[in-house]
Amino acid sequence: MQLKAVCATTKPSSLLTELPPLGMDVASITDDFRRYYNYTLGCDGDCLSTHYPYKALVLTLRDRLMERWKKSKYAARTKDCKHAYYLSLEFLMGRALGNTMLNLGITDEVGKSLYELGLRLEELAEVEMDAGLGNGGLGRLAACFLDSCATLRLPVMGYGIRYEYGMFRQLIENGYQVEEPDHWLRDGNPWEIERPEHTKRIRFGGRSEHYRDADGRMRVRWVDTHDVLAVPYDVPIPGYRNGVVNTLRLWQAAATDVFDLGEFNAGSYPESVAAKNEAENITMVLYPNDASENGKELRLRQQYFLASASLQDVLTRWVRSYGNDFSRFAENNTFQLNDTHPACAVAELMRLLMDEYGLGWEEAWEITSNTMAYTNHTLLPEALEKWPVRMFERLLPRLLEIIYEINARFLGGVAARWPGDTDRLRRMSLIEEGPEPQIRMAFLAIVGSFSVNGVAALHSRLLVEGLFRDFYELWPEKFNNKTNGVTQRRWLAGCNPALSELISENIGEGWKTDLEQLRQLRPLTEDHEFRAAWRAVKRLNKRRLAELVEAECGVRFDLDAMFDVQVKRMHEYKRQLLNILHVIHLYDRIKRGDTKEWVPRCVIIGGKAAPGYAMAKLIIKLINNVAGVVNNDPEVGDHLKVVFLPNYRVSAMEIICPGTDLSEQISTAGKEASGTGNMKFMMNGAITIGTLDGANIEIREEVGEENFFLFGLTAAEVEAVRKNYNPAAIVAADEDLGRVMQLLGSGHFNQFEPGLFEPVIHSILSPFDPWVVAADFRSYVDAQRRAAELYRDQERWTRMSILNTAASGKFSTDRTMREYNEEIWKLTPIEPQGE
Ligand code: 26Q
Repeated sequence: MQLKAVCATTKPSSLLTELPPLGMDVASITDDFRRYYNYTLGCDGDCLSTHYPYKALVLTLRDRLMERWKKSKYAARTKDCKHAYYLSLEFLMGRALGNTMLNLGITDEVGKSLYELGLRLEELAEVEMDAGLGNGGLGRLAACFLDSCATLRLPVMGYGIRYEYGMFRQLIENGYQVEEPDHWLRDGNPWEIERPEHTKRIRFGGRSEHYRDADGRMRVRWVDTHDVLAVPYDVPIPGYRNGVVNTLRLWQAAATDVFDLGEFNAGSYPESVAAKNEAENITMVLYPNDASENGKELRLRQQYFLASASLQDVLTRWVRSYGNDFSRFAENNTFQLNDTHPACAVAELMRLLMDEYGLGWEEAWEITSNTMAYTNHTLLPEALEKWPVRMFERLLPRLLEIIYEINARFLGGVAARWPGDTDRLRRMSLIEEGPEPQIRMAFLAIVGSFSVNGVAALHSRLLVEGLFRDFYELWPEKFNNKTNGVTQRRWLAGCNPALSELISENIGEGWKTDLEQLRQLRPLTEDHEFRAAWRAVKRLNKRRLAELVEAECGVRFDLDAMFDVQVKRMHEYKRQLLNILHVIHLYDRIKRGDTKEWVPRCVIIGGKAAPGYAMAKLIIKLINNVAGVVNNDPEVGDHLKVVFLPNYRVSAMEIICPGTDLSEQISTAGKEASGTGNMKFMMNGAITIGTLDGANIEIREEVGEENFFLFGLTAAEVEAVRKNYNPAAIVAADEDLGRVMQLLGSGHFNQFEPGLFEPVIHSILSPFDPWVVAADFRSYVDAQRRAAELYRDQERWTRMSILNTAASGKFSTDRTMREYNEEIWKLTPIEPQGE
C-alpha cells in the first residue's frame, strides 16, 4: 500500500517508449492468451477450473485496453481540456467481458481463438461475477452514461466506491426472500488496477480550530480527526471502436498506517486492529435500499468518503498543472452529482478551497456554485435525504459550519427577494427545524449547483411544480430536463445478437452509434419475410429465457405463450401487486371456464426488496404462493404460468429483455421518475403496457398511441382521487375485482399460513393507499385484454414489435449524454493519437 518511495523514483524514459500495438487478430490473441494461461497463471494439466482461462482472457483483453487507455489519458491532458466527473455512490456495471470485446471489435476473433484452443467463449463469459455496485435504475444509469461518454469521446471520469460486497444475492426459500452476501471480489477483479500512489486522506470527527496564518488572515483548520485512507482502483471504460478508454475510479477505505494506529491506541494491539476494521468498514457494503434508509451513520461516512476523495483527487491534479491559481477551475471542471448521495461535495469543495488552498469565501463560492450540477431521481418525499444536524456535527464538524454559512447567506438572499415571507424562509432553509433538526441534502445540492435536472419530461415538470417549486421561483434558469436512456451497445448489440444481425443485414450497422437510424426499420413492417424473420428471432430469445426460467424456477414455459414480464426493484409504487391481482383474475377466469379464445400467458416477475421493507417482501411471498397454486393446477395447464424469478440483476436482464413480448411498466402515475427497464424492453421489440408515468409518456409519444397499451389514472387524477378515495366501493362495484379479493381473503393462496396476506388485503382496501391499486384495476385488466387480443394476430403483433424497436432511437444514452454535454458540461471530444 505504501508506494511513496516507489513513486518518488524517476522513471527511465526507455521504460515508457511506445511499444508496437498489440495484434487484434486471432493468432495474436491466441499467443497472449497462452502466455497468460501458462506463465502468469501457471496453469498445467491439473488446472480444471474455468476461472483460469477466464482470467487469461481478461488479461489478454486488458492489455489491448491499456494502450488505448494511456493514449486517451494523454489526449485529455492537454491544456484547458475541460473534464466532467460523475460522482455516484452506485455504478451497476454488470459484466465487462462481452462489452469489452464488442467495443474493441474483436468478439469474433476471440471466439475463434478460444474455439481453436478447445474452449467455449459462452462458458468463460459465465465465470465473470456481475459487478453489482448499485441497487437499480440510478446505478445502472451511471454505467450506461459511462459507456456513452466514452463512445462520444467525452473526457468524463466516474468516481465511486469499491464496495467489498455489492448488491446482495437473492434466494427464495419457501417463497420468502433470503439475502446472501455478494462476495464478488473473492477471486479478484482482473479488470481493475490499484493506484496506491493516488491515495488520499479522509478526516472524520475532531473539531475546527480558528487561527491566524502567516499573512495575518483568519483561517480554519480541522484538527483531532480520525483519519481513513482512500485507495483508488481504476476500471477501464472503453468507447465503441474509437480508441477511447475512459476511467471509472473506485475508492476503497484503508486504515492509516499501523504506526499511527499503534501510537493512537497507546500500544494496545487489539484496539488498534479494531480501529483498522472501523476504517475499512466504510467501503465494506453497499446499502441495499433503492428508496431511503435515512440517518445511518455509516452511510454518511460513505458519502463523505467518496466526495472528499474524489474532490481531492481532482484538486491535486489541478494544482499540479496550474499551481494555486483556481481562477479557471470552474471553466475546466464540472461535478455531476448522481442524486443527493454525494451532495456533501458542495460543502467539501468549499472547505478544500478555503482551508487547504487559502481562498476567501466569495471566491470559493463562485467556483463551487459554478462547478456542481445535480440530478434528481425521485419524487417520493420519503426518499429525500436528510441528515440529523447532531450526527453531522459529530462526524463532519467543519462541514456543518460551512453548511450553516451557506444557509445564512442563501436565506439572506431569499429574505431580500421576498421581504417578510418567514414561511418561505422556513420552507427553503437547508435546515429543517424540529425536535431533531435535519440537513436537507436536496436543498444543499440545489443551492450549490448551477444546474438541476430531472430524468424524464414529466418528472422534471413535477419537480418544479412541487418539491422544488420555491427554488424554481428563485432560479428558474437552473432547472432543466434530461430524459434518461440506455446504451444500445449492451442492451441491443450485446444482449441480442440475433436481432442485431437481422437489423444490421437490413439497415447496416450505423444504429450502434446512432440509434435514430432504427427508424429505417419502419417500412420493413410491410415485408412478410422480414416479419417472419423477426418472429423467429423472438422465438429463439424466448427459448433462451424459458431455459433460464426452467433452471431457476423449475417451471416449463410454452414458447407460443405471451411472455409477460415485470422486472425491477420491489416497491409498492411500482405495483407488482397490481400485476399479481391480474394474474389472480386470469386464474379465476380459467377456473370459471371463461377461456373462449384464450391467449396463453407466461408471467415473470422478478426484483429485489430492501431487506427491511416488510410489505415488499410479503408481496414476493404472495407472488410465489400464487405461482404455486396456478402452476400446479392441472385445470390451468398451459393457459397460464407464473414465476418469481430470483436474483434479478444486470446479467439476467441481458437474457430477459430479448425474450419478452409484453413489458409491464405499471407504476402509480407521478411516482416513477423515469424508468429505464422500459427502454431496454422497447429496444428489444417488446410492447409496453403502462401508465402515463416517467419516460413511459415519451415512449408512447415516440411509438404512437396505437402501439402502446395505456391504462390508469394520470398523475393529476391520482392526486384528485386520493382526496376522496374509497377502494371498498370500487371492489363492491367490480365483480372481477370482488372475486379476486374474495380469493385472496379466503386464504386460497395461503392454505397453511392463515392470515398471512392480511396486510396486503388491508393496503388495497385502505382509503389511504397512496398507490391507488384498486382504482387502476379495471383499466389495467381491460388493457391486458386488448394486449391478449392483439397477440392472437401474430402478424399485427409483429408489426407493433418492429415499430417499437424502430421508435426507440430517442432512448439511447448517446442522446442523453449529448444533451448533458451541450447544455451542462460543454466538453470538447478527445482525439487519442493513432486512431
Ligand atoms: C438513500 C439513503 C440511504 C440509503 C440508500 C439511499 C438510496 C439508494 C439508492 C436512495 C435511492 C436510490 C436509488 C434510486 C433510484 O434508482 N432511482 C431510479 O433512478 C432511475 C434513473 O434515473 C429512474 O429511472 C427511476 O425511475 C428511479 O426510481
